[in-house]
Amino acid sequence: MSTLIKGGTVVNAEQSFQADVICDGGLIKAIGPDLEAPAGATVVDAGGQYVMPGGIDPHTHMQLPFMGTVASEDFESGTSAGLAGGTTMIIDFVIPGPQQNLMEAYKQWREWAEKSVSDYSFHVAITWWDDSVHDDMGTLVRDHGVNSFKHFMAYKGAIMADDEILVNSFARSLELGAIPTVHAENGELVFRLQKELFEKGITGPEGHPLSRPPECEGEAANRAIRIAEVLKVPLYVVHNSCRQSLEAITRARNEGQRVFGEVLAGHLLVDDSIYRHKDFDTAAAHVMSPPFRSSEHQDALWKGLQSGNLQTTATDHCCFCADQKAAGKDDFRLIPNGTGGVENRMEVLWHHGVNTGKLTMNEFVKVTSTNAAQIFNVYPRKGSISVGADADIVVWDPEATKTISSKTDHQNVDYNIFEGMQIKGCPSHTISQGNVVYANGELRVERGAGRYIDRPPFAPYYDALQKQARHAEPVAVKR
Ligand code: DUC
Ligand code: ZN
Ligand code: ZN
Repeated sequence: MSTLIKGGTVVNAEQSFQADVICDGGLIKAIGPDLEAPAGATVVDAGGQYVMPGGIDPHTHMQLPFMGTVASEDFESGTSAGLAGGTTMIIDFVIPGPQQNLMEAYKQWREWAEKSVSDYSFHVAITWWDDSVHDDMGTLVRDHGVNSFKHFMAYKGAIMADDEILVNSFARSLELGAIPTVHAENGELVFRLQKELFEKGITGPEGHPLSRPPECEGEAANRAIRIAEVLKVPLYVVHNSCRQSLEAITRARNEGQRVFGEVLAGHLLVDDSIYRHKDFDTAAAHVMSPPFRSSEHQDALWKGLQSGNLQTTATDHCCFCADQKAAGKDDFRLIPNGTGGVENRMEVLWHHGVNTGKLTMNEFVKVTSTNAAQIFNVYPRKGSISVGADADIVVWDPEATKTISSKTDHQNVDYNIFEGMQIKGCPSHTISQGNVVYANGELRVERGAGRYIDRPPFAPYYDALQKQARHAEPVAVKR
């Protein structure tokens, strides 16, 4: 089954040009002017529209068991919502419980994800350490297409990775040609501040951001970066929400360190006043970690994206409905952390980034797709409109307008953090593996059509880093 996308402007990270695109057998087969439709092809009229690489959301948590409940969005509904918003691949997280065998957790997540309607891949979290974790990391990289390991520096008493785990896992990642990633918040400080606030009688959602100040994030980001520097391993810092962590990344990059930073659409566009909303459900719906911040931080994050010190945009899509959030009615510490956005990431970034002149269209493609594909080593299979690439494409109508609402979106959650936002520019069609899976508001997805995408290790580049790391051997001093 082939598809011809006709009359549009192809927008890649590096250039834009007028061309038709033919997809066949799940791949892009031809790009050029005035292409003939193959017999029986589906034709998509892209006149006046942009033909861009499908979005990659490198940070989602579909059906995550977390804080005593399970995220309401599963792999089928979540990837469907992603496709409706032009996102054709997610990278989700396998998160083993403390002491849970890594391979067992990995197999469990692979099973859950089989119903995905778009392509997906997995980072694997390192939540504890012993020889089996060391060995299983090797198995995951060598045999299962995993090239990134996640470390939660927060969530004390649950999945938090202390310095010992970070050091062991970062060093092992380097050996294997994998990239460590961190959720950077100082979990000890957060734990203490939460307790102090609660004991002072601050029990509502307003306590959430107070217990997780930007300094906690900046400290953790800097610590992870310095550990990575000593061990000579690249590092990816997820969901930077504040000036402090951006500064740590910027400083390291200026010093030549290979550090990457991600920002969430929500952190760019939602501010922390929401936590003081008088309605508990509204405030609690926005409880996620790190929390939304003040406009000073939002401005800094936009500049980070514009300057290239932040390379990717994500959502941390992790949905909990009001009845789940109610677990923390009397204690903000028990509100399940997480918000949605996989469907809206691209359109809010286009509206607030491209329409305002903060980002060019090519930069938009970089930060929504290409950079994630490159950093996580699936480029140019993903993140590129080029012959031979996977035919994961979004046809973008820059004139289309809409008002975002949980009443009309496809996300399986009862609120939307961008509720009421009016935007201009959104997908008219999404093409996944060469098939039109979303057309003008209508989803045409097939349960289980999504594939697990292997991500190979970064072998040749890491060889040089490993040699340098070995140079840190002791030098005998003659006395
Ligand atoms: N933050 C969230 O808000 N939810 C899931 C995990 C995380 O780090
Ligand atoms: Zn996180
Ligand atoms: Zn997350």
